[in-house]
Parts: sequence; C-alpha cells; structure tokens
Amino acid sequence: MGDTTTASILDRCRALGFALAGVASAQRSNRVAELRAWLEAGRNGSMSWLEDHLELRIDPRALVPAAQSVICVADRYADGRPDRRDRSLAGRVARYARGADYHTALRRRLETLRDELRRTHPKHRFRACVDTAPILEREQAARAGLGAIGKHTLLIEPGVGSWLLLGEIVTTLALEPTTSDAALDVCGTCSRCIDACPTAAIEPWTVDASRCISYLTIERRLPIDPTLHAAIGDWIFGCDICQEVCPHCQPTRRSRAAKRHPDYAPVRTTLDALEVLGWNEDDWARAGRSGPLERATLAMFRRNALIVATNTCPPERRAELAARFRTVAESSEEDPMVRETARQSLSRLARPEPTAKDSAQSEES
Ligand code: B12
Ligand code: SF4
Ligand code: SF4
Repeated sequence: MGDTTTASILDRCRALGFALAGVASAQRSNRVAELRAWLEAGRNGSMSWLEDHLELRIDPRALVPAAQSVICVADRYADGRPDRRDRSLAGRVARYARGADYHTALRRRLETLRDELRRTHPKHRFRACVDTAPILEREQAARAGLGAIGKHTLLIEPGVGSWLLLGEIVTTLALEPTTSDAALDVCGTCSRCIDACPTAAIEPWTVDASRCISYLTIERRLPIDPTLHAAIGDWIFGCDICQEVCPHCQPTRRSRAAKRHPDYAPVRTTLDALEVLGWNEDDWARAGRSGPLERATLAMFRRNALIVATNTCPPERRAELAARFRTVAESSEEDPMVRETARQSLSRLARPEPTAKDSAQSEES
C-alpha cells in the first residue's frame, strides 16, 4: 500500500472481506447535546462506562490526537430471514451472536489493515476500534456513506438492512472522504420499529437502553424489573425485533445476493431454556465463553432462561416448571439474582392461564 489513497484503502477493505467501507473526515459529533441528554436521563441504565471518556467519544481527534480521518468498515451478518419458532422453551439468540464473535472476526481483518498502514506510514497513528472503544460508530459510518441511521438508531444499508457490524480505524493520515449523504432519511413516515418494540424503548432516533431487551439480557447484571419479564418473550440473548420489522431488513433477492461474511454463518439460533437453567460453570465454558455469548455471565444466562421458560411454557408443563423453579428459589447456594428471578417467575406461573375469552378481549382493545 505504497501510495495510499482512499481508493486503494477501499480496494484493500474489499479484499479483506468487508462488505462496506468508506472514509469520514475526523470531526466533532454534531449530536453532543442529544448524547448528554440521553446520559442525563439515565437511558444508559447500568452501563456507566458510556459516561466515561465523553470527550473522546464525541471527537475522534481527542481519541487519536491530530486525527484527520476515520476509515469505516462494515460486515454483513444476516439477511433478515424469519426464524422458525416451532419449539417450546427455546430461547432465541440475536442474529449477530449466532456465528463468530465479531469482536474477534472483524477486528482480526481490521488489524491486518491497520498493521499494513502502520508499515507504509510509520510516522502516522492508526487506532483500530470495534464496539468497545469510546467512539460513536454509527455516526462515523453514516458520515463515511456506509448507510443512514434509522429511527431505531441503527445504521441501515438502504434496501439491504441494518444487519451490519461496524469497525473503524482512526488515523492521522489525511484521506479524501468518501461521498456521503449523512442526512439521508431512510424512514420517512414509517414507525414500524417504534410500534413493534415490546418494551416501548424506541422514540424516533433514540433508544432508552434501560428498557431495551438487548441491554436487559446482555448487559444488566442485576435482576430485571418483573414488569418487563413478559415483554422479553423468547429472547434469551439480545433482541432483533426492531430490525425484523423494518422494511429495509426484509429478505429480498437483493439482500440475499448481498455478500455476508462466512464467519457469521449461524452455529446457534436458539438455546434450550431448561438446559441453560441447568448449566454449571463447565457447561457455560463449553457453550458460551470465548464466543459472542461471553458478554453475559452464567448467572445472567440462568436469569434469562427463567424468564424465557416462563414466557414460552405450554400449559401442560407449568407444574413441571414450577417444581424446577421452586428448587432454585429455595436453594441457599444459588446466586441471589437467580433466586429472586425464580421467585418472580414462580408467582407469574401461579397466575391463572388467560382464557380464550380473555385473549379475544385483549385483541379487541
Ligand atoms: C451501548 C450500545 C448498545 C446499548 C444502547 C443502544 C443504543 N441505541 O445506543 C444496547 C445494549 C441497548 C445495544 C443494543 C444493540 N446493539 Co449496540 N452498541 C452500543 C455501543 C457500544 C455504543 C452505542 C452508543 O454510544 N449509544 C449512546 C447513544 C446515545 O448513542 P446514539 O443512539 O448513537 O445517540 C445518537 C443519536 O441519538 C443521535 N441522534 C439524536 N437525534 C437524532 C436525529 C437524527 C435524524 C439522527 C440521524 C441521529 C440523531 O445523536 C446521538 C449522539 O450521536 C455501540 C458501539 C459503539 N461504540 O458505537 C454498539 C452498536 C450500536 N450496537 C450494535 C448492535 C448490533 C446492537 C443490537 C442490534 C444487538 C442485538 N441484536 O441485541 C441492539 C440494537 C438495539 C437498538 N435498537 O439500538 C451495532 C449496531 C450496528 C448498526 N447496524 O448500526 C454497534 C454499532 C456495535 C458494532 N460495532 O457493530 N447496544
Ligand atoms: S432491540 Fe428489541 S427491545 Fe431493543 S429497541 Fe429493538 S425492539 Fe426494542
Ligand atoms: S422500521 Fe421504519 S422507522 Fe424504523 S428504522 Fe426501519 S424504516 Fe425507519
């Protein structure tokens, strides 16, 4: 990569298997007020790390002093095909976590590019970021022209979907920005994601993370508010509903033809809720650790399993489940969060079954 231009970088990104790539000029976010208001309203829930390094998060030139450019890349990981939901007590895993962990898979290729650039430009700085660095990844990607931000706050590749995972290299190298229409409105009057979100977490272009099922099941290390248990439905790790309903995310000939990286081929779509409830540290290490599921602890998985099992339990298995939950709730050796969730789930199981008449009434209202 002797004579580095934006075009040569984009070629290299394609060769490395990235579905999308572009360059943004390094500049301060023009949404600082919105970000501060979001944090002040506590919409980050217990993710206090989002309050750290705010100056770096809002300006890549603070993250990498004298940065001039942000090279943005994206992997496609799914095509929006609906899930088959024909098994009871099956907890769904969000699509991004069904194959390889993007923190490893995407980062490996991004670091190859970073190392090549470092070799050809030893006087310049290059910092590779994937998810965990303090940077507003969707904003950078939209600026680089990779897509546009939808009302569910995710980056959408128009007509192909938001099934994208993002990464960046922030650099002091001055590169020609790729053309972008960052202000592109891909939503118009649509509000499908807002209407479909089971916890009412979405307002246009903002998500109350403290209510989002993705946060509740993956990030929250404390018991989950029981008033949100039913809304979690069959999601044991993450949630895809706002993407599943988005017109841009539907499987079409174009989206099926769009190249997805083979690393994300699904190896797990669902997890059996009762099996997860029975996991010990060894089972957990085999099933989850060192992969995309690693972000949730064993106790969080077992808490989620209790909720999903309660939500998806067929009437004829209620007694069996109640007996199993009682053992958990009464064991002094149990994790306190799991015990509390078992108690909450038991009281939900004890409620009378909705009758056909109740269901008809609630559909009418
Ligand atoms: C924290 C976090 C979460 C939190 C909070 C989500 C959120 N919406 O912020 C939780 C745990 C809930 C979460 C969930 C998910 N996440 Co997440 N998450 C992040 C992370 C680490 C930081 C995001 C952040 O800074 N949030 C703070 C809020 C305030 O930022 P914001 O919404 O962008 O705020 C801006 C807008 O409000 C904007 N704004 C305000 N008004 C307006 C008006 C208009 C018109 C526009 C355009 C913008 C705008 O200004 C604000 C400041 O920039 C990023 C990685 C990263 N470093 O960026 C991944 C990331 C956003 N997550 C990602 C994914 C895949 C998911 C899930 C789909 C996973 C899943 N299936 O369960 C869900 C999606 C839920 C959803 N609808 O957002 C991907 C998204 C890829 C994409 N296509 O956009 C990212 C980029 C990770 C990655 N490297 O690929 N996530
Ligand atoms: S991921 Fe699920 S809970 Fe979170 S905003 Fe989207 S639909 Fe709502
Ligand atoms: S569902 Fe509709 S409103 Fe939501 S992001 Fe997609 S196009 Fe925009």
